[in-house]
Amino acid sequence: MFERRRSRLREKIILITGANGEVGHGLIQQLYAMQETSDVVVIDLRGLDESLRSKVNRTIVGDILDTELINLLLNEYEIDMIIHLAALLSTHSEFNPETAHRVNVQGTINLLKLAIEQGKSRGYPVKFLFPSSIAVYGLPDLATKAQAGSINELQYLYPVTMYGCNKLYCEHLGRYYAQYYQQLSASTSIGVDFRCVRFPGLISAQTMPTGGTSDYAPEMLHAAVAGKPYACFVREDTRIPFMVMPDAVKSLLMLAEAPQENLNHYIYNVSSFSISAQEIADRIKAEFPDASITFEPHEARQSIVDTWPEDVDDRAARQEWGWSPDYDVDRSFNEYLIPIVRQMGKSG
Ligand code: AKB
Repeated sequence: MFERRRSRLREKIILITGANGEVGHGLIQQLYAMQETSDVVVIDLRGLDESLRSKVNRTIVGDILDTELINLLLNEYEIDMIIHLAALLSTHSEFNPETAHRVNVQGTINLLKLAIEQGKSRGYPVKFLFPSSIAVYGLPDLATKAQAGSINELQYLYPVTMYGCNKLYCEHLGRYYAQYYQQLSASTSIGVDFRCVRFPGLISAQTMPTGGTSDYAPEMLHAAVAGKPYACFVREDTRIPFMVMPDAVKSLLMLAEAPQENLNHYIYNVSSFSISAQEIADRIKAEFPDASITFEPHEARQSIVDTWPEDVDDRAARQEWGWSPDYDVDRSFNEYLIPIVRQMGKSG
């Protein structure tokens, strides 16, 4: 007469959005290497590269703006942590600012709301890892940039790109959802355990970024390996901070692991090395003497990079969760970028 109730235990997962991007690739490989792959569910509009599919539990081809999909995730899984990587980068965003705003901001709100609802059903907050960017900064001119040197999290927050504005606003949204969400309602909200790193330009030996303005560094390198001439779209003296992908992934995972009681901030700069476009070209030419690298600055993209700082001060990350990069500039080129791109050049 009475039907036996089916067990409705939901699977515990880590959810990664925008997983088929550069950071997603590095992160999935690292999580897999750490034997934590079985509980990774990924979403990306383009699906996931074949080579990575066996390293995750499930690949969802979908859009973070699709609220039905978000509801499905809410009902189907117990989400331990959300690593929200999906975003349109700075150059792409300038071509379609309103689309960028929808993806970068509304997409983030959808995921924050998912985290809130999950937190409610579990009784404690979901970890929400958010990669922000040096694009949140906006130094007014080159003299100020040179004089400012390494800047902290609270300085020069006047972004000049839609992407930078979106990232800065989403940092604030994260803080709001963590601390003030529905602050006037009778019941207190569980909130979200929001944790954010501000990345410098990222360089991967294995993948190429799409649509960023710091892309000249990886483009220069990958062109040299492919034996193609490269016209760099910024001036020789353009200097911003960069980081190689293993360190970017390391920083996200370290921040995810940090005990909450050690964290006094929501947003942390992470830094590795600061380098000019000429210095990148010199390092590449030292390894690939036939590489043809010229400098043909694109006025608008140049003026974006000119507003980004020469370096960032990451003392808070170092003090509160023990951040330090594994790769300084020499190690980045000599032990990561050059050997791997050479190897890929041979096999590709
Ligand atoms: C971009 O160039 O848009 C990104 C960034 C600096 O966040 N790489």
